[in-house]
Amino acid sequence: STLHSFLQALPKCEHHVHIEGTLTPEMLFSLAAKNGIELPSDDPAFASPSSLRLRYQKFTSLDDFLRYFFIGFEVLLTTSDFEVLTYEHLKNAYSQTVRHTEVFFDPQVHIARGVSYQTMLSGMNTARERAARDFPQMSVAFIPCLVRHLPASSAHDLASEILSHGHLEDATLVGFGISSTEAGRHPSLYSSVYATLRQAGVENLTAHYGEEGPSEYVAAAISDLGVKRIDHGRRAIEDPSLVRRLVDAKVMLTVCPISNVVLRGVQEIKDLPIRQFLDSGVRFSINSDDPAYFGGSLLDNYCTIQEAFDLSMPDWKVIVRNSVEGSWCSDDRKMDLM
Ligand code: ES4
Ligand code: ZN
Repeated sequence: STLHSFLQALPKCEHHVHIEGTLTPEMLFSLAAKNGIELPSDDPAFASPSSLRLRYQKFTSLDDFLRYFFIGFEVLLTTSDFEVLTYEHLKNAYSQTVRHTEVFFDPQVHIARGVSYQTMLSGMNTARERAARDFPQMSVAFIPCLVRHLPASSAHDLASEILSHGHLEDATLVGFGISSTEAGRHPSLYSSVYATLRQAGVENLTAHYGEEGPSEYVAAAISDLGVKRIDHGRRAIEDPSLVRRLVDAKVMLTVCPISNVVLRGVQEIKDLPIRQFLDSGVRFSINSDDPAYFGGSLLDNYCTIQEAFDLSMPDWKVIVRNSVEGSWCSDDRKMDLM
């Protein structure tokens, strides 16, 4: 349709895609074979890439997905593995007219299984340099993400390690986030890690909240962690005073529509508060989260929003402007993107 062509051609900014979430079942199997990694033999889903893909269509919750997501990490061992994974993602993003992308990665989890921070970062940076040559219209940044299923002390250790690696001097690392399991992980558990990051001068802070957890977690992430963005943030709509606060503080939500349906946060796309966010002036961007697991590209996420909400051209202008303004790039780059 014409809207599909319009959305395909629309210059897009993505702020919420996990590099490990771009690992397809086919890549997972071929890297496991190359690296001699045994996949779980007690789970019939790991019989073949196609049976794994079928299992991905039956996630029952965030935690059910995360079990598979972290198994996928185990096949990534070398700098080259991270380079190939990242380059494939950037090529794919470019083919969808992505002009700026900020990519999450979970160093804590890779370090815990013996893969160094340098290994993953040098692979990702090589991919970024190749992409800069091959796709010069697209800017690429990375955001390390802490994880909530490991102890808070482990998050602290990682933050210190990253700061000691010169996070602040590396222009490609543009912020800091936290993700993984949400239930029972109140933001206050991480206030000292975030305070350490802020004191070290890291200004661009975000956190996954309001995906499964209550609006109170979103409010606490702003108060206790000092975040400028919320990843997901869907359930913020349940608290009108929080909605006003998001508008006043210009906090951007990085909404992931297909992810929310596949992980059963909502029954269907129409249940997302997109119209309410637009009407009340809450800034948001549209994102793919873990496209290889949820079966939808970034463009699919844009199209499904259009189909569910029948947005107007002025609506799309607002979405595009907010997603450029909410990007963590230079003001000069934002001017180029507008
Ligand atoms: C994630 Cl959908 C989602 N939620 C929380 N953490 C994550 N990590 C990767 N995808
Ligand atoms: Zn996410």
